[in-house]
Amino acid sequence: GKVRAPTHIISTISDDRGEEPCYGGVPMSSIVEQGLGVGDVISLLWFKRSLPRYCTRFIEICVLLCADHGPCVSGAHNSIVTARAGKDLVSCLVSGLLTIGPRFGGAVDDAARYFKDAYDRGLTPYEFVESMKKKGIRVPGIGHRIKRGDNRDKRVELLQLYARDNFPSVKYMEYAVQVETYTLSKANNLVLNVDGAIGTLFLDLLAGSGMFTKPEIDEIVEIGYLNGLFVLARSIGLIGHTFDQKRLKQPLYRHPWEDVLYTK
Ligand code: Q5B
Repeated sequence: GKVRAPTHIISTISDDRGEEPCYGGVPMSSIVEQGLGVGDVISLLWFKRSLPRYCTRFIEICVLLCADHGPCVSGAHNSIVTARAGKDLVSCLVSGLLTIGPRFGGAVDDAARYFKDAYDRGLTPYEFVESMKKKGIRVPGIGHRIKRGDNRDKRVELLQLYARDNFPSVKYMEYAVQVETYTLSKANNLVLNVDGAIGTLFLDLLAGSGMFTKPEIDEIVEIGYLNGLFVLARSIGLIGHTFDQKRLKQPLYRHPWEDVLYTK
């Protein structure tokens, strides 16, 4: 019989061989005709399934709300400095993206991991936070440089409002709110931040939508899909900051001496 030569690549998310490309088996014409959006495309290419509208809308809200947070955050700052050094768009974008990590924007996956583990094990907020402290690990998704108990992050409020109105269950989010109540009793900067809100709400989406089996949820959390939402969203802002600097013809950036403590 025919023997298939072994392939060097396996791909399961898209196919460009036919008359038109397909995302997760859905032809592009169907995506356009049905009026689907970026949330649907993310569902097909990342999660390999069509998710209900309330889920794809949630994904889109995450992208809208994380697209930018001003010029002073780590990522935008790097992109701005790189643009002012005369570099090309891709260099400016990646120099900003490379700052995304456990402190800045890249705490979504770890927030999902640690909050899921704590909730599923039935830890009280006190037990969870104090056990993290004993291990010397900051609670991912908690804390912000400028947001405070009396100056909450509007993005977190908007995400929570949407989920309360649309999700069948928000048990992980409610747990995160209880954790925040405890951390705020320790220090005023220890708010639930946007990474923590997205991480815990995505757990609710995965667990409550009925679209994922338990092993699939565990795999998504273990692999770490969710920082991808911040990376994707913030790319929009980083590209914007790059164009802004180039449009403004800003000169090479040099940090002022007065702002450096030269010491031995
Ligand atoms: N402490 C975010 O710290 C930040 C604690 C904590 C226990 C915590 C910090 C942190 C976890 C990572 C995380 C996402 C580095 C943040 C984002 C996107 C953004 C950004 C933007 C955007 C801020 C003061 C005292 C110390 C610490 C204690 C702090 N966090 N304890 N668990 N999680 N969070 N990142 O202000 O006793 O004095 O030693 O690592 O979730 O990135 O807008 O800027 O859209 O762009 O530098 O929103 O919270 O505070 O380091 O001076 O700490 O609080 O141990 O205690 P800060 P520090 P002590 S959202």
